[in-house]
Amino acid sequence: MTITITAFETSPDRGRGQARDMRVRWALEEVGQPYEVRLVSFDQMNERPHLALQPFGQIPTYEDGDLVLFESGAIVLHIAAQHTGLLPDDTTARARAIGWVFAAQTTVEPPILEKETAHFLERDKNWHARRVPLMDQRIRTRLGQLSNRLGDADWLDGAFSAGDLVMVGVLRRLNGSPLLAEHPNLSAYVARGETRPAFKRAFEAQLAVFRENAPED
Ligand code: GTB
Repeated sequence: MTITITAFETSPDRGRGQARDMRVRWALEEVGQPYEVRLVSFDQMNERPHLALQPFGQIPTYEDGDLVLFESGAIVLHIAAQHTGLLPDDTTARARAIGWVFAAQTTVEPPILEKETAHFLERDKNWHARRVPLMDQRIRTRLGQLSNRLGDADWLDGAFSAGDLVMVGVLRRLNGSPLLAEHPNLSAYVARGETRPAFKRAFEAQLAVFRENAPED
């Protein structure tokens, strides 16, 4: 059975691999699982066939035979549960690694997302500039806490896991931001993730889509 995921036909990030299909692609590459990609336009994402897979009109989705999944974290965890390499065998270590997936998506990502959303949707408002330092501070708080926990370790809890994959995916949204650079151990952590061969394959695959479909400048 072929696994099929969905991704943006034309990603607004211009090939930087910021959309969440990257996390799914990366997980599939880590476990050596081939997959196909169905590209969807913004219009298609809100049409019936896609909404039947993803009720919120978003990417990514994951199809494998009768199984249809949405939510990138759930997809990564499903892949990790089915193959070796992304979750420890030991039950307690496995539970902690799963905990880091949730921490990445529900504790660290929201303030980052809040700032991005404000930039895209509210930057013309007269109060936007005054909100930026508040949003930066919320991100700083989480990064400081994460940096303290990571310390000088390579990964969050022993060997590389799905928790690191999703956390690096979240922190990559800050690539180029001084907020990330304030924590050299977090910058190095992201770089360590991006150096993994599986990450590179996933990144190249999504970049190829951008190169093929990029609108003419
Ligand atoms: N909780 C869901 C999950 O984890 O799967 C969230 C999925 C989601 O946010 N999908 C986004 C989407 O489909 C793409 S990844 N958005 C369209 C919509 O909601 O209408 C988020 C994203 C998009 C673009 C950039 N970028 O251009 O830098 C970065 C991240």
